[in-house]
Amino acid sequence: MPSKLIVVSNRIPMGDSSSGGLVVALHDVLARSGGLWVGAHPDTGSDDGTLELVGSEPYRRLAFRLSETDLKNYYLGFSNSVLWPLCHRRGDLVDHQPGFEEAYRAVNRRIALRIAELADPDDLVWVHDYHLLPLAYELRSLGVRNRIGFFLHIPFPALGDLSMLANPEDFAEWISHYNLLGLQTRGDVARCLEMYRADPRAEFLPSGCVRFRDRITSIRSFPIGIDVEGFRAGLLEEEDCPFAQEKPEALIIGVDRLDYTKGLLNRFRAFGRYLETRPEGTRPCFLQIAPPSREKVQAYQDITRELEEISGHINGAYAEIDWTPIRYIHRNVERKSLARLHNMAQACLVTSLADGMNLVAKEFVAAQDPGDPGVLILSRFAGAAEDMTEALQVNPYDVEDIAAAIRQALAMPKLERVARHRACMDVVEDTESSVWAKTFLKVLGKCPLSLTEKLLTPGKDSSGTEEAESDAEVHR
Ligand code: ADQ
Repeated sequence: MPSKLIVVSNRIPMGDSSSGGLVVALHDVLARSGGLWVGAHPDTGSDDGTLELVGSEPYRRLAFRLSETDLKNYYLGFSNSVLWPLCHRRGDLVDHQPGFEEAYRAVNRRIALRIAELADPDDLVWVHDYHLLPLAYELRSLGVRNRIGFFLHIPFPALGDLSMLANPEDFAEWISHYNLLGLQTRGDVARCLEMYRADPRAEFLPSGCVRFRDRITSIRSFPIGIDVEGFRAGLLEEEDCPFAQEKPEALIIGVDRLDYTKGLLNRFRAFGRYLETRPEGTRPCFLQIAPPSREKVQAYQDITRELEEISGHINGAYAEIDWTPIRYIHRNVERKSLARLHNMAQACLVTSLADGMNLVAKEFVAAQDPGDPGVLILSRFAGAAEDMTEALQVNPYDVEDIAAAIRQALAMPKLERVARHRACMDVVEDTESSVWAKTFLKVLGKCPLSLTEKLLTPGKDSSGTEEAESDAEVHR
């Protein structure tokens, strides 16, 4: 029987129109292989041990239910109040509460039980993101020997920050049960290797793979991208100008989930600073779209309030009857409208304090007219900055630096804008989401199995180890 792909993520796509690059990228391969996507149902409920079929073909989507307590302790708790701030260098926001880690482990164990029942021996299992780090560990303990890959969408934590976990040594252990660890950037790979270098249980193979106890993990960067054509299609669909009555003379755009990692406070302050020093008589508009996210977590409530205060303060100081300098939209916007808005903007502000990649940066570039493009202002701490070196890179902690970049972007000659955009667009095209998914799966498909077989099959001799080691060298 040909192998199928099993994708596991915390959220399951429900087939609505808001599909991002990940869903689009995996659509074809899931449909072709008769694969399935397993994830949490958006509605909480009691877990009866079964998986519910959600959405419609061409591939199966199977959902498990999280209880209200799971949501609190596993999702909002360990995942988003411990791992998320820790990986984004916000140790000050890490909130250890009794029961968080136990719930995280228990939910992963329950999901592993479902996957173990579904997986045929040759299937590839692809696990996504920090909610599910211990999933392979749990699958291995159930005897699952399949190739299992993991992609971390957020930054790999710095070695020092891992000490904020109650059991920091678990992190390296969890990862070692994956055959392939995919990270966003070369910087993330370097941080991951630094963790293993400091761990006496780990050994570096000549291939560059890491042997941890009896297992070998290949660690590589796979910079994620967007579905370029799908996103650009939004430009053709909508005819009306989103600014029905009043089109701003210079539009600067920001689009983010409302999250403290996105550097929104300094972005607003920087726009305020730019207004103070702008050329006389100009009336630029900064449009920030920031739908709410994780509203039950205190740190998210705090940033929401602070942002409202700053935007109110700046508008209070500068607005005129027919000019609102900051338009702050605290809700979702349809993807096709997003493409149009990006296309109309002269500049886009991405000022993340830390970010795995940042797809908004790539969406802005993709939506531009190559003959007269806008300018991307990009935090040097976003993963996207590693390759998009021709964006105007800024230090998001430095308000003056961001304000100066706004000034430079709005005054930039067309020739320079075209050249910078071309270079950024090359990166967007090279990392297109379908290529990203295919590359990851191709590498995963070649990862050695022999070590896990040796570990799980009683009586198997040690020759499997050497075979795996030499196989591992093939894909570095
Ligand atoms: P996010 O932190 O969610 O993703 P990002 O990469 O910017 O950050 O992706 C957000 C997506 O949501 C984009 O496609 C964007 O267009 C969309 N979006 C944001 N605001 C929206 C709005 N108001 N209305 C509609 N759509 C909106 C995590 C990591 C990132 C990593 C991605 C993918 O934190 O670093 O790039 O995963 O791996």
